[in-house]
Amino acid sequence: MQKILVARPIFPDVIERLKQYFEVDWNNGDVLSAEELTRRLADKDGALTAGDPVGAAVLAAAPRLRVVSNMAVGYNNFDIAAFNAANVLGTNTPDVLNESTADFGWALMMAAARRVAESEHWLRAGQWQKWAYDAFLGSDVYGSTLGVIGMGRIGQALARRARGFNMQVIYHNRSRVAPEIEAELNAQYVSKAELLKRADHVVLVLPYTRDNHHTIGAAELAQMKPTATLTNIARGGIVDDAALVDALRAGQIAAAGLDVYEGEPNLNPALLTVPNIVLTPHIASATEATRRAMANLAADNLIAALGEGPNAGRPANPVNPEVLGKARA
Ligand code: 8YV
Repeated sequence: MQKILVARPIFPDVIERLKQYFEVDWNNGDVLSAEELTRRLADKDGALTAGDPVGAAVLAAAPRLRVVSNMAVGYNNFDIAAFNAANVLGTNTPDVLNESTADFGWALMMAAARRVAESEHWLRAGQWQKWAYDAFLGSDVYGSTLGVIGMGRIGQALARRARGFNMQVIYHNRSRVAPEIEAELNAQYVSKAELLKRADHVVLVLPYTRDNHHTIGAAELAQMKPTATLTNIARGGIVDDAALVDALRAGQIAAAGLDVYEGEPNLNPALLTVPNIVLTPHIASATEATRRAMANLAADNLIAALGEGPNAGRPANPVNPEVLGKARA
């Protein structure tokens, strides 16, 4: 039997499925350190990760490892150049999380726009004495302009929901999406600068790469409307969190919603001191049904990529398909 490591706690029934094909080493405890991950991968043929960094050093110390299946659509935790050099396949879990993640983008955006978290904290702190005409005035969502940066599958799901809110949708992306998608979403492609200037609510849904580190920093925040909100459901590092704190304090934008952070789960402590920001712990895909679908898809990818099960040799979601069929280097 081939050996695999499941690097994180996941649904026990998914572990049972994996045990039908593999000898499973399951870390059902704390996040593994780089040293511990390296040590436990040394004799493994495959691994199931969820955001755990896998780079050249880990691969070099795991000469049998042929597949790493990430339980996430984002795979910036994989050093793909190192994967390709070693002929190690990476897989991810796209699509199954699109709608849950888009729902959550709306939840954060609306909470930021209408000051839901901020006012709730104030109420819980016993500060509500009277109704006031000017208490917690927010920004309208209905009829406003939504700016989506990153018009992939989740961005499109997010934009699709804007129709019910009678919003204008503008977007920026590496490349324009197909005309029929633009027509369906009634979305207009604009430059990043124009989007920042025009949008009432900016939502970030782009994958993290070295090129888009700090896509939103001090200069970009300065271009936004003082009434605008910024929501990040993409990855930490796409927003310069320190610059965001400064912009919120200075009133350069109205509010923000963050589900992802630079250096998470250790966030910039200044974020906790700013009232007009909604902070959630990387849960945009966290519904029971979606997390189950992600875990099962990650397992399916691993089973298929290691030549087992009904789709042996044909994993559905390879991120570097160029290494398929090549011997481990
Ligand atoms: C994951 C995510 O739960 O899919 C992604 O890219 O950000 C989340 O849905 C998280 O990354 C853990 O792997």
